[in-house]
Amino acid sequence: MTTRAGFAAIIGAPNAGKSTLTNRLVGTKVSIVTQKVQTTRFPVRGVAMAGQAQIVLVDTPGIFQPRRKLDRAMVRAAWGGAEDAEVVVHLVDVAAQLHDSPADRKAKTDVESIVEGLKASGKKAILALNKIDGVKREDLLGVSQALFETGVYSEAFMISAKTGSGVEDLRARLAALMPEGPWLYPEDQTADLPARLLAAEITREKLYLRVHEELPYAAAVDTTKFEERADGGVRIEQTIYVERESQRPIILGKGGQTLKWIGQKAREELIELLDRPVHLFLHVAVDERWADKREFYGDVGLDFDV
Ligand SMILES: Nc1nc2c(ncn2[C@@H]2O[C@H](COP(=O)(O)OP(=O)(O)OP(=O)(O)O)[C@@H](O)[C@H]2O)c(=O)[nH]1
Ligand SMILES: [Mg+2]
Repeated sequence: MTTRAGFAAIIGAPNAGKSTLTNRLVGTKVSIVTQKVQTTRFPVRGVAMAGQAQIVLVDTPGIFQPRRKLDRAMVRAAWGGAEDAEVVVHLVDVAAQLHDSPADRKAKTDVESIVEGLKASGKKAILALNKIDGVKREDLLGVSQALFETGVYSEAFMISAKTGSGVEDLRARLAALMPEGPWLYPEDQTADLPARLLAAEITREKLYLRVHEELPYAAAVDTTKFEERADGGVRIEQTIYVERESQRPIILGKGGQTLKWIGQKAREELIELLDRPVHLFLHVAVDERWADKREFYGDVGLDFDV
């Protein structure tokens, strides 16, 4: 039987649903999802199977107008993911194309710049209009047509990463586009993020889910200890970095309640993921320059010198 395998990069504006789609195609959670823009900070691989084809999905950071060093590194990593892949899927939040809030306008500008980037790359992408669960069918066609006329796409899909609608068609198409060759990962492997990094991502997800309004953007989580214990469990120590002293009480919450909630939720998910007892210890530290430290970039595979 002929096997196929290759890389499919999912690019798009922040919040388009790239990580949701990656998880949906893989069938398990490999990349964190929040309602906050710029959740994904570095390319995350997830392995999806379709019959005899293995599709290595590369979930990328959102592409937007970068300002800070971290932004620039994220955007560069996203384009890097696209360059290295056999297939590029440009995921567009269709609802944002139809509406006109400041966030929607920003998303439109980002989509325009991605179209320009695709033009410059000379490579055709697959257009995937996402979040169709929230829009009327007749509105969809207009958006699809306008984007398709840019000439940078080979075909278009309409999907809802959240409900799964249309996703199987996209999977089948990606599978057919994979080159013939041996699988790149063992059949039962779905992710390749090191456990300590994945553990940090999970805590960051819970943190964002809980305090996304009070804490715009500037937090990081570092796993400082990941220790197997004699009883079969694992002891994980993590530091949550914020940029300002005023943000520490936000994360702690009244009587430490918020931090406790974050720790509980992260721990529950880690137990399920690692399939063993987890002892999780969280600390909060203020470091206004965490986003400018070289180690942080190296740890997650981002370029520091951008
Ligand atoms: N209604 C609806 N919401 C969706 C769909 N797909 C994703 N979302 C939501 O959109 C938000 C962003 O999803 P993510 O998957 O984190 O988006 P992303 O493109 O990875 O975002 P960044 O990593 O920040 O660039 C989350 O609240 C998702 O639940 C969809 O098909 N329909
Ligand atoms: Mg993401």
